[in-house]
Amino acid sequence: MDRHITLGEFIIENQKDFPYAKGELSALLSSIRLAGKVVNQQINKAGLAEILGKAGKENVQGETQAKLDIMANEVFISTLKNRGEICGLASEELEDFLAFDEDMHKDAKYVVLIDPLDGSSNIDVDITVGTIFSIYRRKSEPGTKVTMEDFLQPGDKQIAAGYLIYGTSTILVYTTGNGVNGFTFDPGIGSFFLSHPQMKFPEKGNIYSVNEGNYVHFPAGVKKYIKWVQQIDENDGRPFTSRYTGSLVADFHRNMLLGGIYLYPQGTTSPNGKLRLLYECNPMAFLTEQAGGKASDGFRRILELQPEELHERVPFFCGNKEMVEKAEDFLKTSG
Ligand code: P6P
Repeated sequence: MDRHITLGEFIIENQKDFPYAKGELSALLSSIRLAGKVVNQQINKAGLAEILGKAGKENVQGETQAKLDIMANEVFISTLKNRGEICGLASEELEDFLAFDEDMHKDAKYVVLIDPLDGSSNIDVDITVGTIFSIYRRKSEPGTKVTMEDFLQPGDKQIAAGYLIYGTSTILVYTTGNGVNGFTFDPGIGSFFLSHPQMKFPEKGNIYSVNEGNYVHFPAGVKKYIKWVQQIDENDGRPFTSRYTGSLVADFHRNMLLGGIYLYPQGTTSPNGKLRLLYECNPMAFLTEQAGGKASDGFRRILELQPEELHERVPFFCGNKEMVEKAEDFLKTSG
């Protein structure tokens, strides 16, 4: 059997990938690993621990929060705050960012943005959910209070991004700009082991992931693309297969392994679509490009968009380069 190295060993062996970090990034990724283990354990016993169901509150998105949303948010905040690597954190679940300004954080170089539990509407029906994270170097001077500008950075400034997928197995997938690697959690040992080295989108894909219930609201170009993928053409394997779980992390992970496109287009009821640029689109776009794919808002590269506010939404098309470019062509010609 190949030697499966642990996530910790992998981080140390690849420390050279970020020459300026004196181990902080490694420690930061280790914090995320620890928080992921805790959330994974809570999710796996949610039905028994009476932490399913709604918490009776709404988040800043106006979405009803599940008890596990709140648990996951608290676990990641406390775990990350307890280490001195970050000076601030922004969460999809919180209206404003958190400044960590105790002594231990004053020289911290990084900020973290997180969607602690994405797809949480699926929790109570036992469908896969995930955590998505982004790491940026702060723009403001160390020793000063973290500012909004530290969080409103374009996605191409990310120094690391990744997700945890809590599915049939729990896998941590991340990139620091040197490819994408996946680590599967072995609960018997309590460690993540390298299981998906150098993940890449296959050259061709035949899966499309979109909520077709919104079809009537889509722009003409998206409607034409969806009709196109459903036509018969033996040359390119159409009609393609429709797979949509309601969890971005699950749909993205499957499409990266098997080849596909995920679309959350703009619509008449949601002019900028639903997905959040900072917490979902930027990290997934970084992973996509590192895995040889493409991520756009239908017209512009996601990673070049300049965020104006913490919770702004953008239309999102990501996956196989060829499939995304086909959808973009329909948008360019039909709007
Ligand atoms: P809809 C979850 O809330 C999420 O942000 C993504 O994980 C998922 O792909 C999408 O929204 C589902 O949205 O409108 O199809 O239910």
